[in-house]
Amino acid sequence: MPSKDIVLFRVKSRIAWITLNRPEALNALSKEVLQQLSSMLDKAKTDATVKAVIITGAGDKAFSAGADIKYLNQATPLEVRELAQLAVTVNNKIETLGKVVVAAINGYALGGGLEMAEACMLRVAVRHARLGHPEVRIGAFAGFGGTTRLPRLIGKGRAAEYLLTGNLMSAEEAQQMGLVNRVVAADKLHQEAEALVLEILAQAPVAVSMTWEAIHRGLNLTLEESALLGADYFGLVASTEDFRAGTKSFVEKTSQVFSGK
Ligand code: DAK
Repeated sequence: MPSKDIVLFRVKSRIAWITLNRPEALNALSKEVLQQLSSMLDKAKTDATVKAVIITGAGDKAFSAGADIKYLNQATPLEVRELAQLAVTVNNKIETLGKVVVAAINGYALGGGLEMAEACMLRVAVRHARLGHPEVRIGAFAGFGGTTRLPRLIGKGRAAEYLLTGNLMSAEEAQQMGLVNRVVAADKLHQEAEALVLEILAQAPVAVSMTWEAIHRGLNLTLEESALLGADYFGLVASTEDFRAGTKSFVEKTSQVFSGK
């Protein structure tokens, strides 16, 4: 397959769909996949017509089965480090894109694949999806951010169990733990992921982006600092036209379409 097809990018209804496209290898994350993904995230960030991103995998079997084990098996430690650094950079880009990013999990989300989904704002999964961090079973490590993000999403105790045993969870179990936001039928995945994104895009854009930033940055601060950051962002949001118009429409009992200003 030509390398240009390893990750697909298409924009529809203000949403950039990024599709990992190595279904024959369960969308495993090679250096090339991560490099292409990185430049597509840059494209999504700079394109003003793109308001949100949905990341998914080609086929119905896997979102991504993680780092490319065939590569890891023959790579030098420095090459493994380089791959991990690239993956960490990609995941940080996802988390700080400044736009809504949702993972549409269409099957296995394992190891580095789950780490990518964990970096997204929200996750929608098909009922047959299986999620987990089996890295320890092959002598590897959840070094693309999994030891950092999973405990923040589901708590230290539960995260430790999954990271230390390598056990997988079903989509329903992931939802019960708050790792997955919605579990849907396989043929409804794109529709449901898009509906969730559009629900968020209907809100005031600056308020949405500041809310995400306050959640993301706030989790790395003390409770008091985090609450004060929230207060600062509230003050900033109050400077927008949408805040004036939104609060006015509440008072006047009218409806409001936000301008993003
Ligand atoms: N990499 C490469 N190829 C993969 C793959 C992967 N992760 N997962 C599957 N494939 C390939 C298989 O080799 C097979 O290819 P062929 O043999 O046909 O050439 C094809 O995809 C179909 O897979 P299976 O035949 O295995 O399909 P099954 O339905 O039987 O099994 C499975 C599905 C998802 C249970 C199984 O494929 C599986 O267990 N896959 C591996 C899952 C896994 O262990 N993921 C974690 C990868 S490690 C770091 C260093 C390392 C890492 C991080 C940081 N630092 C230095 C900081 C590592 C992170 C990881 O993600």
